[in-house]
Amino acid sequence: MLTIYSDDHRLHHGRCELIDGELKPCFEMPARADYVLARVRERALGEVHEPHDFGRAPIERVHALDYLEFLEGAWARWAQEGVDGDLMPYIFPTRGLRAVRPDHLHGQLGYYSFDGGAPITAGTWQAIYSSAQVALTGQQAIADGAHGAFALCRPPGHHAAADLMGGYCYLNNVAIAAQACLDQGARRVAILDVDYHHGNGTQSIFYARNDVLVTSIHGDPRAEFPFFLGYADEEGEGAGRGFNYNLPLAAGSDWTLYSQALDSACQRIAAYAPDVVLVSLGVDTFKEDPISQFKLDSPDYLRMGARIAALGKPTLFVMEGGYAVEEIGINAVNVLEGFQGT
Ligand code: 6XA
Ligand code: ZN
Repeated sequence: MLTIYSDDHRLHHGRCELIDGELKPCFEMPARADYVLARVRERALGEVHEPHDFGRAPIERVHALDYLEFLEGAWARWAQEGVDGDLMPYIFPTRGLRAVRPDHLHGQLGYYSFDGGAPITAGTWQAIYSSAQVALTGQQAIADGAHGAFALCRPPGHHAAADLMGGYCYLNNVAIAAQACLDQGARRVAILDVDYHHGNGTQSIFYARNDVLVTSIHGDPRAEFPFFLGYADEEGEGAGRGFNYNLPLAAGSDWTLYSQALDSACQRIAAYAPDVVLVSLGVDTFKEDPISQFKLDSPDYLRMGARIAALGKPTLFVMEGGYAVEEIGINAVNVLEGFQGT
């Protein structure tokens, strides 16, 4: 299976995030992608290609122009203030405030963020732009006839909405790839999000649409980030009613429970008869993930890949979360090998 990878991910390296009342080194770090790439090579999964540059147009099909302009220019504005730390929001237009777009950098930062977990650094724009190109290049491989491809995206994307960043995400790589599939002639695209966290951004982007089925298995938002989306009663709206399928699971869920939810998601996808399946591949469902509460073990990821393969559809895997860095490569590549039946 072809892997798409860009070294540009390294340009994004946030210094810290707020956890348990302390600023700690970011869990979402460059080493994550390094471990995955090393495992791809160790297992001789297939060729590793650099992404093509498809430009901004396919990104603009998903994200608002003002949001993109903000993301691209934010660091330069911050640097002008002579400050050296990561750019992080500290106020948001929540209930009782107005969702206006102020002029000040920090007002705009809060306007375009839903949490404080997506720091902007000097290289963030280049890294997120390249990560989206990685997803688009994977999508191109599928459109050109590959049965499976792996977009080794970093930073991840599934929390990013059309004009909101958060949860380590800025551009929604899987949504950009899904839209590109449609723009190139696919009629139905199914997204299967197996990351431990609900992909609130992906859900919101396609919530009112029936050309993209969004299915997600994740930690129950009553007890888990992102808390404010991802409940089972969110089924889509308008033309999209019935095309969003959430499967929240309790903390402590293991493969026995997980595989039932996966079966259910796969059955829904099969009934939809998509032209292509895009998998938001987070492996923070692993039992030793430092910020998550599921109990999957490394061999379970082979089974996950085999279940996805049983759909019999061209499938693009798009990297999302996973923070047990030494195992992230083993687990992610197990899904891909399980898919291939190798
Ligand atoms: C809170 C946790 C962010 C979760 C990010 C993630 N800062 N999403 O892995 O899939
Ligand atoms: Zn996650």
